[in-house]
Amino acid sequence: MKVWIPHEAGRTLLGELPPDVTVEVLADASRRPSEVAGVRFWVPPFLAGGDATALLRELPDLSVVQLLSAGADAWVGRVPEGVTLCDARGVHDPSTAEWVVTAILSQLRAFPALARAQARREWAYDEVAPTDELTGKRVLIVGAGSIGTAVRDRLAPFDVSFTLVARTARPGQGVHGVDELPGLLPEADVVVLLVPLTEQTRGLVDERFLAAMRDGALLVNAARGPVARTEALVAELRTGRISAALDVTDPEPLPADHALWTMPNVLLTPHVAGSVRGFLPRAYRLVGEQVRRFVAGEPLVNVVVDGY
Ligand code: OXD
Repeated sequence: MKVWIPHEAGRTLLGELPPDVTVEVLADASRRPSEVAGVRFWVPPFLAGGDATALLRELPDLSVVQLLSAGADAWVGRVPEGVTLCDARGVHDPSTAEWVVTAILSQLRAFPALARAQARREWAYDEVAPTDELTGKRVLIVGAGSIGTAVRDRLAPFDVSFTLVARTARPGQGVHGVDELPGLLPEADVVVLLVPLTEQTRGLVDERFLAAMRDGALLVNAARGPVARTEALVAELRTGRISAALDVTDPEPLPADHALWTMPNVLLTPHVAGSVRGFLPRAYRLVGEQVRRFVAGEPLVNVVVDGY
């Protein structure tokens, strides 16, 4: 059987595969490495969606699509019947959690303003000091999956308190339900979005959500841009009442003339939370394990859509 992967480096990172598996590299859908027949297992490029999903219909023998992303939103509903869709849950936990911690500390300690002052060669002490601090803050993590838990574990030594929110409450584990957000938001100094993009979470951060946040609170989005309504976010940020750290936006990439670029209370990064050097080794370790499971007829992990 054939396995298509998007990186040449992946070949050596997959580990040993059964002898009847042929690995080929498809980095660009317009340059097929061989005939489409026989491709049973496809790993699309990281964060591909949209046009890349068109290839799904051209692979007659496809059984598994293994994503390299934690989010599967661009693929759910597009995978043909009989094809299993798996995400890369776990692969991005350390990197995304690090980005969240970095973004929170950067905003609270005014690093973006200080970096701007450095570029102007200005000793901006009076402009920023005293800054805010993370110690003692109440952090609300919306999305209690593996990345949410990784964020909590990394923030714990900073002497903060946590509230975790999931789709449904898990009282035994101290996890609140999303329906409790109106009561939880006014209590949080930092609100971290880590939910998958689904029909339930699209537009979750709307005017009411933002209005419920306390004065001076920080909103951190490491989920997906459309989880927040951009117009409502821009309007609330314009008041200066809250600030934001955004790795994702809607639209993405953000057009050069978009209001979010120049807001002094916004830290923007171009969807890089998961893009670190450890990504490929972690990702292909998962892919290799999945291929071995598939060939052995064992159940796959991280199944989002079960094709069986
Ligand atoms: C992901 C991401 O979904 O990095 O993995 O956005």
